[in-house]
Amino acid sequence: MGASLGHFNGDGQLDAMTVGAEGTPAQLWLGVGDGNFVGTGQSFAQGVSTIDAPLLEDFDRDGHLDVLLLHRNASSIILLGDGDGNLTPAPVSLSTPSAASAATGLFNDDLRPDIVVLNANGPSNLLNNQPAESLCD
Ligand SMILES: [Ca+2]
Ligand SMILES: [Ca+2]
Repeated sequence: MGASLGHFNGDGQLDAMTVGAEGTPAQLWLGVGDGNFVGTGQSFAQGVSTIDAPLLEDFDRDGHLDVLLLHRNASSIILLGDGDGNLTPAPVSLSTPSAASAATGLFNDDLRPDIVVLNANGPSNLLNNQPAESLCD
Protein backbone atom coordinates (compact mmCIF):
# COMPACT_ATOMS: atom_id res chain seq x y z
CA MET A 1 0.00 0.00 0.00
CA GLY A 2 1.15 3.50 -0.58
CA ALA A 3 1.12 6.54 -2.77
CA SER A 4 3.61 8.39 -4.91
CA LEU A 5 3.37 11.95 -6.12
CA GLY A 6 4.33 13.15 -9.56
CA HIS A 7 3.21 15.17 -12.54
CA PHE A 8 1.05 13.06 -14.85
CA ASN A 9 -0.55 15.84 -16.83
CA GLY A 10 0.64 19.24 -17.84
CA ASP A 11 -1.23 21.42 -15.36
CA GLY A 12 1.66 21.92 -12.93
CA GLN A 13 -0.31 20.45 -10.01
CA LEU A 14 1.02 17.36 -8.25
CA ASP A 15 -0.88 14.16 -8.91
CA ALA A 16 -1.00 10.96 -6.86
CA MET A 17 -0.68 7.33 -7.86
CA THR A 18 -2.05 5.10 -5.13
CA VAL A 19 -2.16 1.41 -4.37
CA GLY A 20 -4.48 0.13 -1.71
CA ALA A 21 -4.78 -3.01 0.35
CA GLU A 22 -4.67 -6.39 -1.35
CA GLY A 23 -7.55 -6.78 -3.74
CA THR A 24 -8.00 -3.11 -4.44
CA PRO A 25 -6.78 -1.52 -7.65
CA ALA A 26 -4.05 1.00 -8.22
CA GLN A 27 -5.47 4.36 -9.21
CA LEU A 28 -4.28 7.69 -10.55
CA TRP A 29 -5.63 10.88 -8.95
CA LEU A 30 -5.11 14.27 -10.55
CA GLY A 31 -4.40 17.17 -8.23
CA VAL A 32 -6.56 20.23 -8.72
CA GLY A 33 -4.32 22.60 -6.78
CA ASP A 34 -6.39 23.18 -3.63
CA GLY A 35 -5.38 19.98 -1.83
CA ASN A 36 -8.01 17.85 -3.50
CA PHE A 37 -7.53 15.10 -6.07
CA VAL A 38 -9.94 13.89 -8.72
CA GLY A 39 -9.91 10.25 -9.80
CA THR A 40 -9.28 9.61 -13.46
CA GLY A 41 -11.58 6.57 -13.49
CA GLN A 42 -8.68 4.39 -14.50
CA SER A 43 -7.75 1.46 -12.27
CA PHE A 44 -5.08 -1.17 -12.66
CA ALA A 45 -4.05 -4.56 -11.32
CA GLN A 46 -7.11 -5.16 -9.19
CA GLY A 47 -6.79 -8.23 -7.01
CA VAL A 48 -3.02 -8.37 -7.17
CA SER A 49 -0.98 -7.84 -4.04
CA THR A 50 1.11 -4.75 -4.58
CA ILE A 51 4.06 -4.49 -2.28
CA ASP A 52 5.28 -0.94 -2.27
CA ALA A 53 4.19 2.50 -3.21
CA PRO A 54 4.36 2.87 -6.98
CA LEU A 55 7.77 3.66 -8.42
CA LEU A 56 7.60 6.66 -10.73
CA GLU A 57 10.08 7.17 -13.53
CA ASP A 58 10.08 7.95 -17.24
CA PHE A 59 11.00 4.39 -18.17
CA ASP A 60 10.59 4.80 -21.93
CA ARG A 61 12.14 8.28 -21.95
CA ASP A 62 9.35 9.93 -23.92
CA GLY A 63 9.18 12.84 -21.47
CA HIS A 64 6.08 11.55 -19.67
CA LEU A 65 6.08 9.99 -16.21
CA ASP A 66 5.45 6.23 -16.01
CA VAL A 67 4.64 3.87 -13.14
CA LEU A 68 6.04 0.56 -11.90
CA LEU A 69 3.60 -1.50 -9.85
CA LEU A 70 5.68 -4.08 -8.03
CA HIS A 71 3.75 -7.24 -7.36
CA ARG A 72 4.47 -10.19 -5.13
CA ASN A 73 3.63 -13.64 -6.52
CA ALA A 74 2.76 -12.18 -9.90
CA SER A 75 4.31 -10.29 -12.75
CA SER A 76 4.94 -6.64 -12.09
CA ILE A 77 3.69 -4.14 -14.62
CA ILE A 78 4.73 -0.81 -16.01
CA LEU A 79 2.09 1.76 -16.89
CA LEU A 80 3.13 4.27 -19.52
CA GLY A 81 1.93 7.84 -19.11
CA ASP A 82 0.90 9.96 -22.08
CA GLY A 83 1.34 13.34 -20.39
CA ASP A 84 -2.42 13.97 -20.35
CA GLY A 85 -3.18 11.92 -17.24
CA ASN A 86 -3.77 8.62 -19.03
CA LEU A 87 -1.86 5.42 -18.29
CA THR A 88 -1.55 2.37 -20.52
CA PRO A 89 0.02 -0.95 -19.51
CA ALA A 90 3.35 -1.44 -21.29
CA PRO A 91 3.72 -4.58 -23.40
CA VAL A 92 6.31 -6.07 -21.09
CA SER A 93 6.01 -8.65 -18.36
CA LEU A 94 8.35 -8.38 -15.41
CA SER A 95 8.77 -11.63 -13.54
CA THR A 96 9.12 -10.76 -9.86
CA PRO A 97 8.03 -13.93 -8.04
CA SER A 98 9.72 -13.20 -4.72
CA ALA A 99 10.03 -9.43 -4.85
CA ALA A 100 10.21 -7.61 -1.55
CA SER A 101 11.08 -4.14 -2.79
CA ALA A 102 12.49 -2.34 -5.80
CA ALA A 103 14.30 0.81 -6.75
CA THR A 104 14.98 2.52 -10.04
CA GLY A 105 18.09 4.26 -11.22
CA LEU A 106 20.69 4.47 -13.94
CA PHE A 107 22.77 1.34 -13.41
CA ASN A 108 24.66 1.42 -16.69
CA ASP A 109 25.65 4.14 -19.12
CA ASP A 110 22.72 4.00 -21.57
CA LEU A 111 20.68 6.67 -19.72
CA ARG A 112 17.63 4.38 -19.64
CA PRO A 113 16.28 3.93 -16.08
CA ASP A 114 16.74 0.36 -14.89
CA ILE A 115 15.10 -1.44 -11.99
CA VAL A 116 16.76 -3.41 -9.22
CA VAL A 117 14.47 -5.89 -7.48
CA LEU A 118 15.23 -6.96 -3.93
CA ASN A 119 14.01 -10.51 -3.47
CA ALA A 120 12.84 -12.09 -0.25
CA ASN A 121 14.13 -15.55 -1.17
CA GLY A 122 17.33 -15.07 -3.10
CA PRO A 123 19.73 -12.57 -4.56
CA SER A 124 18.59 -9.28 -5.95
CA ASN A 125 18.31 -8.96 -9.68
CA LEU A 126 18.67 -6.10 -12.11
CA LEU A 127 16.11 -5.50 -14.83
CA ASN A 128 18.07 -3.76 -17.55
CA ASN A 129 15.97 -1.31 -19.54
CA GLN A 130 16.62 -2.17 -23.18
CA PRO A 131 15.92 0.11 -26.14
CA ALA A 132 12.76 -1.62 -27.38
CA GLU A 133 10.91 -0.54 -24.23
CA SER A 134 11.55 -3.92 -22.73
CA LEU A 135 13.12 -4.79 -19.44
CA CYS A 136 14.88 -8.08 -19.04
CA ASP A 137 17.24 -9.83 -16.65
CA1 LIG B 1 -1.17 17.36 -12.47
CA1 LIG C 1 7.33 7.71 -20.26
